[in-house]
Amino acid sequence: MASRDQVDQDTGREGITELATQCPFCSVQCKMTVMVECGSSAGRPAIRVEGTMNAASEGRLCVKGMNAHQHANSRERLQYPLAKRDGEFIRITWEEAFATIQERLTTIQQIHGRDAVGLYGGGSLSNESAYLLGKFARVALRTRYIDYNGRFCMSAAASAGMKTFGIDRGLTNRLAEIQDAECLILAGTNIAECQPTLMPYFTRAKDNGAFIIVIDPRETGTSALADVHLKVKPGTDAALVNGMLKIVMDEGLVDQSFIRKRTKGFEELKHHLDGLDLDAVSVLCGVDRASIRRAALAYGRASTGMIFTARGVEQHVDGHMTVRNFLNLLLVTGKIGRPSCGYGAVTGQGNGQGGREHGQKADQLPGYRLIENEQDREYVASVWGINPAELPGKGVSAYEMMELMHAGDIRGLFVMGSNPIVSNPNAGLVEEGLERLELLVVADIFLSETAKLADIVLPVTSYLENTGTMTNLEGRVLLREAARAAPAESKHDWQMLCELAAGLGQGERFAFRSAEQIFEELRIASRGGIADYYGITYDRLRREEGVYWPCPSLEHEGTKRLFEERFAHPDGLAVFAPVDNRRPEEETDVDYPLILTNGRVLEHYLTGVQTRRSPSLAARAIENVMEIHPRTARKYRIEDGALVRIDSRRGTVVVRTRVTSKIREDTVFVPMHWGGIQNVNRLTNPALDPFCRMPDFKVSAVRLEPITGEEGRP
Ligand SMILES: Nc1nc2c(c(=O)[nH]1)N[C@H]1C(S)=C(S)[C@@H](COP(=O)(O)OP(=O)(O)OC[C@H]3O[C@@H](n4cnc5c(=O)[nH]c(N)nc54)[C@H](O)[C@@H]3O)O[C@H]1N2
Ligand SMILES: Nc1nc2c(c(=O)[nH]1)N[C@H]1C(S)=C(S)[C@@H](COP(=O)(O)OP(=O)(O)OC[C@H]3O[C@@H](n4cnc5c(=O)[nH]c(N)nc54)[C@H](O)[C@@H]3O)O[C@H]1N2
Ligand code: SF4
Ligand SMILES: [Mo]
Repeated sequence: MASRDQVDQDTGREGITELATQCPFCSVQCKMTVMVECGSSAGRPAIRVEGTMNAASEGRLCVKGMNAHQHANSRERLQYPLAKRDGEFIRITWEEAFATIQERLTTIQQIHGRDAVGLYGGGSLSNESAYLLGKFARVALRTRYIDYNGRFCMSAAASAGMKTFGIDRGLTNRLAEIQDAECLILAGTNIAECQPTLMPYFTRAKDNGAFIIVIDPRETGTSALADVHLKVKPGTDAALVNGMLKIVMDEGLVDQSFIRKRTKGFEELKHHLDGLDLDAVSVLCGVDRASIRRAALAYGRASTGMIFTARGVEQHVDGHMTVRNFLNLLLVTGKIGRPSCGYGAVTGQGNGQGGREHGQKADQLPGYRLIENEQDREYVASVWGINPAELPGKGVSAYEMMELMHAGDIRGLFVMGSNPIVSNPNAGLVEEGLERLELLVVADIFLSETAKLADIVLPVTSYLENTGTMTNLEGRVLLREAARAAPAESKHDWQMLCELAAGLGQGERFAFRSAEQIFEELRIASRGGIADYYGITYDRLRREEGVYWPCPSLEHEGTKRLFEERFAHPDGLAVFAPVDNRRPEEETDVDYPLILTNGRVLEHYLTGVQTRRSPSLAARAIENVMEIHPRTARKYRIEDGALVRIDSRRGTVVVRTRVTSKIREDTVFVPMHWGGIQNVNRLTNPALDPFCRMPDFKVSAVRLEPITGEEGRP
C-alpha cells in the first residue's frame, strides 16, 4: 500500500496519513497525495490534497481532483450488496448476491440462448478490470453482447485513427511538444474545463508565439487563447475542414514530398475538393470566408503544428469522417511524425485510452485485436486456454444494446462502471429498455440513476482503494496503487468478476488474487497486438514514471512519438479519405427552430454521480443550466435565471437559463451532468455514425418554452 503514517517534521503533529494516488476523473490522470490529519479540532479528519510531480500534470490539480476525496469518503457510498424486494432495496450478503446472479443469468441463457445476457463496461475501469470484463463475457458467459461507455466517447476518433494511421493512440506525440508548435488547432475541445491541468502547455505555446485556432460554437476558456475562433454551426465541421483543405491546396501549401513518400489516396482527395464552393461552405458552417482563410493559411504556412479534436467534432453521425478530414489536413501539410507535429484525440475518461484496447468493446479482443479475425481469435483463445470456436462473434454498440433490451432480445444486463440511463442518447427509450430486463445488476460506488433501477447492486472500491493500471491520454500506462483498505463490504471490480466466474464453473480461468496477476496475463494477451503492453510490468511502472505503448519487450523504452518512419498499416502509408460536406442529421424547422448542443462544465464529471456527491463541487454548480444568446432569449421571452422547458422530438427537460453572448444565436448548450428532468439526453438524437456507431449527441433540434408564474421565476 502506498499510504504512510508519519510525524510531520515541521509541526511535530502526529497522525497524518499520506495517501499517494491518482485522480479518478479525466484522462490526464494527475498524480496526487491525499493527506488525512486525524484528531483535528472538528472531530472529523482534516484532509489536504496536493498534486504530485509527474510528466503530464507537472504537479497541478484542478478543482475536481482537489475534491475527489469528498465523494470517496461520502456517507452515501454503497457499503454492502443490495437486492430489490417489492420495490425497496434490502441488504444481502455477497453469497446471496452471487447465488442470485448466477442462478438468474444461467436460467436466462438456458431459456433464451447465450446472447440473451449482456455486459456494459466503462472507461473508469482499470486496464485489469476492463480486460477481465471482456474475458468474463467471452469465457464465463460466452455472450457476444458486451460494449462500454467509451463508444460514446472515443469511437469516432479511434476508428478514424485506425483507418488513417493504422493505430489509435490518443496523442501521437508527448505533451511537452505542444509548447514548441507554431500553430495549434483545437477543434471541439474545451481543454480549459475538461483537462484543465493541460492548459499551461497551450499557454506556453502561445507565449512562444504559436498561432491558435479554436473551432467551437461557443466562446470558452479555451477559445480565450485563440488567434482565430471559428464559431462554427454545430455539426458542420467536416465542411469547414474541406474549406480549409481547399485553401491550403489552392495556395500550394501542401508537402508534396511527404504526400508522395508516406501517403496514398491524395489524388482522390484533390479531385474531390476541385469543385468545392467556399461560399457554400461559409454559409453552411456559419463562419465568414475570411476567418476560414486566415485559419487555413496560418496552419498551412506554419512549419510545425498539431491538431487536437474532442467530442465537439466527434459526437456526430459523421464524427468518424470529420476526424478523418482533420487528419487529411494534417497529412497534406506533412505535419506528423516530427517534433511538435502530430495529432491528439483528446481522450476523455481516466482510462479512456486503456479501456478501449483490451476487449470490453463489442468487436475487440485484448491488445486491440479483432474478435472477427481468425488469427486474433486463435491467439487470444490460446492465452485463455479455450478452443477458438468457443469465442463468440462480435456484438453491437452500446446504444444498440439498449435497443435490444427494449426489443426483449437482451434480458439480463451487468453494468460495471457506467450510468447508461443518463449517458445514452434518447434516455426515454433507454429507461424503458432497462426496466424491461429480467435481471439488471449494477456494480458501482453509489446508487446511481441506473443502479436505482437494478435488481442487484454491488458495492465497489474507489480510486483510493483499488490497485490497477490506467493509460492516460498520452498512451502512457500508469500504476495507481491502493492507498487504503476497501471500506465496509466493498470489493474490487476484478475481484467480483473472479468470484462470479468461479460460481459459473470457470474458477480456473479466473484464479487471480491481485490486479498484478491479471496484468501479467494481459501483457501476454496483448503481445504482438497493436496495443502491445508486453514490455510493461508493475515493477517497471514503479521504477519509471509510466511507459508509453507500444512496448513490445522488457528492454523497449516505450514509444514516445509515433510515425517517425512509417505509419502502422502493413504498407507503412497513411490513407487520405475524401469527406463530404454534410448537413446535420436533424435539421431545425418551424416546430423545432433551435440547435441544441451539449457538453461539460469544469466542476462536474460525466453523469455527475460522483461530483454531485462532493459538497465543494456541488456547491459550485448546483443544477443544470441552458446557455442561450441574449437576442434568442428575448425572442422566446426567456429571462436570465428563469426555468425553461426544452422539447425535442424525443423528450423534455426543464433547466434554468443562463443568458450569455458567448454562444451562437441559433444554438443552445446544456451540460450532461444531471439526471431526471434535467437530463439533456432525454432530448438527444440516437442516430448512429455508420462507421463507429457514435450517436449524434451534439446536434438536436429543439424548441423552448418559458415556465411562467412563481415556479419559473429566477
Ligand atoms: N470537467 C469535466 N472534465 C471532463 C469531463 C467532464 O465530464 N467534466 N469528461 C471527460 C470526458 S469522458 C471527456 S470525453 C472529455 C470531453 O471533453 P470535450 O470534448 O472537450 O468536452 P465537451 O464539453 O463535450 O465538448 C467540447 C466543446 O465542443 C463544443 N461543441 C459542441 N458542438 C460542437 C460542434 O458541432 N462542433 C465543434 N467544433 N464544437 C462543438 C462545445 O461547445 C464544447 O465547448 O472531457 C473529460 N473531462
Ligand atoms: N448528451 C451527451 N451525452 C454524453 C456525452 C456528451 O457529451 N453529451 N458524453 C459521452 C461520454 S464522452 C462519456 S465518456 C459517457 C460517460 O457516461 P457514463 O459512463 O454513464 O458516466 P459516468 O458518470 O462516468 O458513470 C460512471 C459510473 O460508474 C461509477 N464508477 C466510477 N468508478 C468506478 C469503478 O472503478 N468501478 C465501478 N464499477 N463503477 C465506477 C460512477 O459512480 C458512475 O455511476 O457519457 C456520454 N454521454
Ligand atoms: S479531473 Fe483531470 S485535470 Fe482535474 S485533477 Fe483530475 S485528472 Fe487532473
Ligand atoms: Mo468521454
